[in-house]
Amino acid sequence: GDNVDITTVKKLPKDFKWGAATAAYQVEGAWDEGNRGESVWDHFTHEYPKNVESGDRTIDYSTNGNRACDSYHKYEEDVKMLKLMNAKYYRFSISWSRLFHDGEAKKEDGKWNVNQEGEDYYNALINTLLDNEIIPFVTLYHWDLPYALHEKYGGWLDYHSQYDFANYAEYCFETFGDRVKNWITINEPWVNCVSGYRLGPGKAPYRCTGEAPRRLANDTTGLDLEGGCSYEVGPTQYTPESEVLPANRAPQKLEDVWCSHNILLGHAQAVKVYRDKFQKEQKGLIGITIDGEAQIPWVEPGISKKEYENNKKYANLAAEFRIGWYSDPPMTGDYPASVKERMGKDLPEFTKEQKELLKGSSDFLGWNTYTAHWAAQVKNEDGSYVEPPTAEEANFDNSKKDMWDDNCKGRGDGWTCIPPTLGSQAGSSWNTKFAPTIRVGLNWFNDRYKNLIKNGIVITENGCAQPNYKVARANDEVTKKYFESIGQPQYADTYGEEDIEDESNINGTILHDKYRQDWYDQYLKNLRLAYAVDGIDVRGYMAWSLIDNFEWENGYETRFGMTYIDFYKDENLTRHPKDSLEHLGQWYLENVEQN
Ligand code: GBH
Repeated sequence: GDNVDITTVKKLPKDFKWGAATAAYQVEGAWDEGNRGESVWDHFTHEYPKNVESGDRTIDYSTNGNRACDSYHKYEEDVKMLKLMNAKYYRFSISWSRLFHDGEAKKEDGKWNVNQEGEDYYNALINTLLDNEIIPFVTLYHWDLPYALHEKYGGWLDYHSQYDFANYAEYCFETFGDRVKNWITINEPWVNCVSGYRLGPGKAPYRCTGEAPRRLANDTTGLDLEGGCSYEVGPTQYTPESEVLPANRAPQKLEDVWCSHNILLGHAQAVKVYRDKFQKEQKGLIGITIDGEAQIPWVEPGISKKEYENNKKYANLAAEFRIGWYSDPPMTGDYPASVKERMGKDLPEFTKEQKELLKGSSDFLGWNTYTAHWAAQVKNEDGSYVEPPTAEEANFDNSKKDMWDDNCKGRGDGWTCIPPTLGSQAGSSWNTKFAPTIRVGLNWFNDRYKNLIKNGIVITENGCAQPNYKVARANDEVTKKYFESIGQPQYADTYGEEDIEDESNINGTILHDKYRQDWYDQYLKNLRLAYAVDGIDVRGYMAWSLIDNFEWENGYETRFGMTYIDFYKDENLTRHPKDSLEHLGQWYLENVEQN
């Protein structure tokens, strides 16, 4: 349990990387200024505005990142907010198409074909941060693929993407690497690929995997790329006239699988460039950031030891499928054995050279953590277990596969087949507060990779959208029992009538974000315990997010920020600090060694 008096365990070390995070498309705006090229997010939000939630569709920037927080012009205001939380680091991302209009970075006669305004902007941001004693932590790719590369070869669906990404990365190392010593290659490959190429209009390019097997154009890979679907048409099951989202997600499609494969290789190629040409001199660190919910073995009152043990086994399989798929390659050089088994011939193989390139390619492991899922083996109605299909069966016996996939949230996400989220409901459908996830996950990585993680784990995102107490869902009974069973009843959020009646809990949530402060307290306590009690090498924490911003398909109404912006009525986009900002500033002073 964690009923430890936190003040009695050791503090986080002085050099702990403490800060907050944002991403280019979510905050920069200025989408067509300074000769910036379009990213897939510009293109697809413009083409399909109804895919994005909006509080006011009469405002044309309400469904895209055209203006967002206008951090392109107002970054100095953002830096002021960072100071309020005592941030030592700022995690932001670079917009690839702001620098390279068509995505292709080339150096000729010692000169890059870069868009100078873009370079000037990032130089100004980096220098302003350093002037304020804030260290830049830079993500090279946070989902905003240059649209030209999508047009040209289907973006991440194509093998060539890894080289275009590495060329762009090389430019960034060469240009900014004298001052940037912390690099993240890719943010959340799972979300980019699964939500962008499989689940329909969630993330750009809004692919929802049509039916026709195809071979990619210009395929020089020699690998068997059949089984994916065409990218030319954008969404295949969605038309702008209809607001209906695709109801039937086809069970097993491969675009997301190939996107994942290529994006992991892109990560490895960029790291190779850094190590071959820059790292020795610049002395920075480079790694990947993955996402993924810790998988908690399902418990219910009176559960037998045997069944609980079985659920533990399945929780680990679920974690390998959901997280290990992405974290194993950069650590061990290959996909987990259980993923290979489950996917069979649908999973591409890394060549020997690629495995070598991938192995150990992340100096540190970046992990974005928010929520946890229950996991258990699927059961029939009579209580007997359903065996997962073998790879053979998954390929040839559709009925078995479909049945499994139906049970598994309709998307065959491995093994987690119980209503997935646990914890109280925050302000976004999937965003539930289950603070032990951070400690469980850190331990899972530590057990799995031990000394393969050379420079520790960095929590590169964690946070919540503040719920309105009227809609916040308290912990359900099972979750409450779970917290009791692990001796941590204090995590069981309860919302009573008084919360709902108290107007200040409803209207006051804008700046007085009590739920969020509580969220950070709970998660950070688990982080410190993981460090001090479990001995996990956790080196940093970046809160998501510094400011309210364009929350992708959820638009501007879902607010993850510690800074409030009135996006529709305030032309100046004034930054209003919420209570959580200074609350975290205080947390830093009390929990991290000073001086
Ligand atoms: C981060 O990802 C992003 O990096 C950031 O840009 C974004 O603004 C922030 O979160 C807040 O959304 O449907 O139950 O299978 C979030 C991580 C992981 C959240 C996958 C949604 C789907 C869970 N995401 N998750 S589920």
